[in-house]
Amino acid sequence: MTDIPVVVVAAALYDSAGRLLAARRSAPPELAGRWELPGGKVEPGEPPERALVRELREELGVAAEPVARVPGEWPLKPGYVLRVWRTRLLSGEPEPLEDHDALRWLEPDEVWSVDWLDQDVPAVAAALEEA
Ligand code: DCM
Repeated sequence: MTDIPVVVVAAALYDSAGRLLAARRSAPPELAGRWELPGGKVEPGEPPERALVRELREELGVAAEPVARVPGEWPLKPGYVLRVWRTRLLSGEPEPLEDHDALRWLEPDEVWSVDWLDQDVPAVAAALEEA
């Protein structure tokens, strides 16, 4: 297996009060209803941090700034890997514009109260360790 995996970038997006954003997927059917760190695929030749900023603008309508990469990389479906950045909200109030049907700002003691996608669980745990 020599194929280079597609990188999916996602944000551990925090507001000024230190709450973490969770987004509920509306598609595809096997993932719908589960919660994730918002993000998406890096396009060929695109720097990953730029892809993250683009995805957050497209999906949530906000301006955000990646602050630090969360160490680690998590396998998704075959050929895809997930990387996460701690990200600061710069402006805008997130809205579920694309791919999501609900958003929640989670207080630190609420982080495990949503049904995260299986593959996002270790990524969320790693993001919290870095907090
Ligand atoms: N994905 C994931 N966890 C995330 C973001 C995305 O498991 N936090 C997965 C879902 C899709 C793929 O990555 O299989 C591409 O995401 P999208 O459809 O949002 O571009």
